[in-house]
This record gives sequence, structure tokens and C-alpha cells, in this order.
Amino acid sequence: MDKSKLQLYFIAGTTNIGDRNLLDVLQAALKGGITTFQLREKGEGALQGDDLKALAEQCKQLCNKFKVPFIVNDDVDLAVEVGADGVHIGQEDGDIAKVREKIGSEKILGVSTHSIEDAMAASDAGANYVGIGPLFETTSKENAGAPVGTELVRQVANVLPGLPIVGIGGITERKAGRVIREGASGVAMISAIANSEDVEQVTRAIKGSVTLASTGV
Ligand code: 3NM
Repeated sequence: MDKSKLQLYFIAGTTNIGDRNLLDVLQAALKGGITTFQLREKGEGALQGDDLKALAEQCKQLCNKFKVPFIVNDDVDLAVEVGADGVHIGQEDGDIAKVREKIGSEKILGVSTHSIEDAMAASDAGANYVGIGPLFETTSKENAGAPVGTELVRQVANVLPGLPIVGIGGITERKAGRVIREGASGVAMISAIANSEDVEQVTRAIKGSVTLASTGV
């Protein structure tokens, strides 16, 4: 896959944005320069069924307008149904190779990993990229576990140089550069973007830090 698309990877669902509209937040983040969006609809009050499908379709349309890949978290059937660009699964979301078989070779497959072994298995099973986390403390994911530290990014990058890595978990604008310099292709964030007052401006600032770090400055 095109690794540059992972540079600033925004993740959100309706439960991450208070009483704002997800499409408004997404549009602001797209204007600010996110390079991938993942719809992760989880937790109390999360949309389901037709409501979730309608939201996914709207997110997809908006992402298409900005030529930004649209990824669905966990729900492989929904991803296929709405024609998402890809799907992202966790370690508990079933057999990675079977998901690859189901979505075909063209769609992006991302896998959450928490160790070198997880990353090797994901790579062997056909993942296009791995998420590594949580790098820092996060309140956005239940049972995220203890931070694995940014060293794991460096270790996986050394062992699997061809596998694109996205760091995740508690990443802020200040910490983003460090994650990139450890060898990640990009940073994935929920709260740093979703909780910001001016989503577009904050996204633009984070994008600036990530771009700077990516060019080795
Ligand atoms: N996955 P924030 S951490 C969705 O470690 C997710 O796999 C993680 O949110 C992992 O940017 C996480 O607000 C939450 O910390 C990321």
C-alpha cells in the first residue's frame, strides 16, 4: 500500500465527539489534512444496524471527496457492504488470513498488534499495515493494557522493514514526531483530534509535526 496514506490516521465514532456531528468533525479533520479515516463505532450508545450503515456510507462519500482512504473498524461485513477501502481488526477479531480472503487482495487490511510476534503473524497473514500500541496511556480504549512504549515501533521496524507501522495510543502533537522517528509511517489518533475545539486547525498543526518528522528534520 501507499505508506504516505498512513501519515495522519484519524479514528473516530459518534461516541468520541460529545454532542458534535461526526460528519462535521470528519470534514474539519479532512480539511486539516488527515490522510486516512477509520470509523470505529464502539461503546455505550454506539449506532448499529441501518443507522451505522448509513453513517458509514456518508463517511465514505466524504472521504472519497478528499481522496482519503475510508477504513471500517472490526466489522468486515459492513466494510464490504459499503465498499470501504479497507478494514482494521484487533487480535480478538478472528483469523487474519480468513479476513484477507473475505475482503480480497485489493482492500487495505490493518491489524492491531502489541508485540513483535503479533506483528510478524499479521504480516504473514496478509496485513497491509500494523497498528502498534498503546504507545502511551490512553483513555479512549477500554482494556488497552499497559503502554508498550515507542521502542516496540523501532523493534518491529527493524525486524519487518517492509511492513508499514502506525503508532497508536495517547499520541499528541508533541509526541507524534518521536513516533515517526522511531520508524512508524504514521500516527493514529482519536482524542488529540476528536476532543479538540478547532478540529481543522489542530489537525493542520499535527500534520505539520508529522510531515516535518517524516522528512527527517
Ligand atoms: N487502539 P487516543 S489504543 C483504538 O493500542 C485504539 O491498539 C489502541 O485513542 C491499541 O488517540 C487506541 O485517544 C485508542 O489515545 C487511541
